[in-house]
Amino acid sequence: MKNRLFTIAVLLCFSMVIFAAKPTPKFSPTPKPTATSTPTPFDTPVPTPTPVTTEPVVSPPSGELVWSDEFDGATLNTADWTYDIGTGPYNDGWGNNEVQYYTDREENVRLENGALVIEALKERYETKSYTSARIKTKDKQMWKYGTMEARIKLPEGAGLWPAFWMLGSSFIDSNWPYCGEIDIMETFGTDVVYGTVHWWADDVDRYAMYGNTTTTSVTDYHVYKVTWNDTSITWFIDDVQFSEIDITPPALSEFHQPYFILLNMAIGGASGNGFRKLTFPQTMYVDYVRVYQ
Ligand SMILES: [Ca+2]
Repeated sequence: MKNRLFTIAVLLCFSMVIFAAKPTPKFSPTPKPTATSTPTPFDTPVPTPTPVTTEPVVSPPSGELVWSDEFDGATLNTADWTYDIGTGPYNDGWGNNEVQYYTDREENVRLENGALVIEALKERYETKSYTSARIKTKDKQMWKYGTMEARIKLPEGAGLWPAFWMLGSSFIDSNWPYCGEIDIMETFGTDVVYGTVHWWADDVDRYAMYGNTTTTSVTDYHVYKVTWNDTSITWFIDDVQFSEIDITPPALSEFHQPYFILLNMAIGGASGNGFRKLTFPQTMYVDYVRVYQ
C-alpha cells in the first residue's frame, strides 16, 4: 500500500513535471530489490542532478573489453555467477513483497540459442505461486567504473519487473541503500524503461534516488548501457543517452567502489498486482553482458 501511494504520488509528480514543461528531473517509482529496512523514498534528489538533454547524445567509445558473458555455452558459468534462491533473506519478497520464488532450475534459468533465458512461471512451488530467477556476479566479478552493457529482450505485462542492475560490493542483507545501487535498466511491464540510482545522502542523512525514463520497444532486443567514471553515470539505450547524474558530490561516495551485476525478473512488488491477469510463462532473454574499462 505504501508502494502504491508512493507510486501515485510519483505519477502525480510526473504529470506536474510534464504539464509544467520544464526541464525538471523526473523520479522513478523504484523502491528496491533486496532492500531490507527500506527507508521511505524521498522524491527530492540529492544533489540536484544534471537535467536530461533533449538532443540524442551518442555514447563515447567504450574502452577495452575486460569481461563478458555471451551466454553461448550449455550451462551458466558459475565461476562468474551465483543464483539467488528463495524469497529473500528475511522472507519478505526480497524487501519488496515480490511474489515469486527464485530457483536455479532449468525451468526458470538456462542458456538457450546463445542467450540467457529467465522464465517466470505460474506454479505452486515451496511457499509461492510463481517462480522466476535472479543471478548475480557478487564476489566473483566486480568493477569500479567502466561501461556495462547488455543486449536484452523483455516481456511486457503489468506485474512483471525485469532488471539489469548493480549493487555496491559492500552489499550485505542489511546495508541497503548504504551500499549504493545502479539500475541500468528496469521496467514495470510496459515499454517505459527506468534508469535509476539509489544511495544514502550523508549530507542530509536520508535515503535518496535519482532516475529518468524513456520509452522503447522492449519486446525487441536492445542494448541497455551505462558509462560510469569518477565524475558521472550516464544511461543509454542503443547508444542514445537518456539520463545522467553527477557523482562528484561527497554524499555520493557509494558510487566510487566496485559493483557487481544482477539480472532478474521479479513478479509483483513495485510492479503491482497485474500479474494475476497475465498468462505465463513470461520470458526475458539476455544475449550478452559486456564490461569495458
Ligand atoms: Ca549470446
